[in-house]
Amino acid sequence: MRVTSMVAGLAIVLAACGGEKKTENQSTTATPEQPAAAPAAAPAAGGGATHDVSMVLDGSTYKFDPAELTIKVGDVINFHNKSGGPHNVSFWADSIPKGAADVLKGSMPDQMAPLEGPLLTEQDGIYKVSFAGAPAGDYKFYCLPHFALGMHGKITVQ
Ligand SMILES: [Cu+2]
Repeated sequence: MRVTSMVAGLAIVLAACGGEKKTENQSTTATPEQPAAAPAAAPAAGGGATHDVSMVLDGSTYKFDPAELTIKVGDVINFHNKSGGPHNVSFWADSIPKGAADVLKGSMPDQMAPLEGPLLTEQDGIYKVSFAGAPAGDYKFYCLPHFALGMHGKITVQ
């Protein structure tokens, strides 16, 4: 009599433990899956490719990395503030193709002045520039705070 009731009690405890473990496992596997899936999906609205350009302080050198890249019309460039900021992206009005200024005016968010992107002060901040409808040719650009230190680059749109 005593033995059977003890066994029964043990079985209930084991069942309760098993049940609790299951729900714990479910919640711990569900939580990391959700944020992992979110940043992966970031395709350009126009269907173009997305390129990354880092803005870095490498030793004592401020630079865009890569400093030169070739893209296609409709592509997007994400400028990343990796280190040494604040940085920005400014295009030279006289060193971009004809008609490009009008396109960039619409595709550069929060311009401080025409063709002059905002200062990225936030570590790992991203400034996104779309080249949808951009005329083919060379686009020369620089970082306003580090222009004198040689921080500039060139995008070739094909
Ligand atoms: Cu800079």
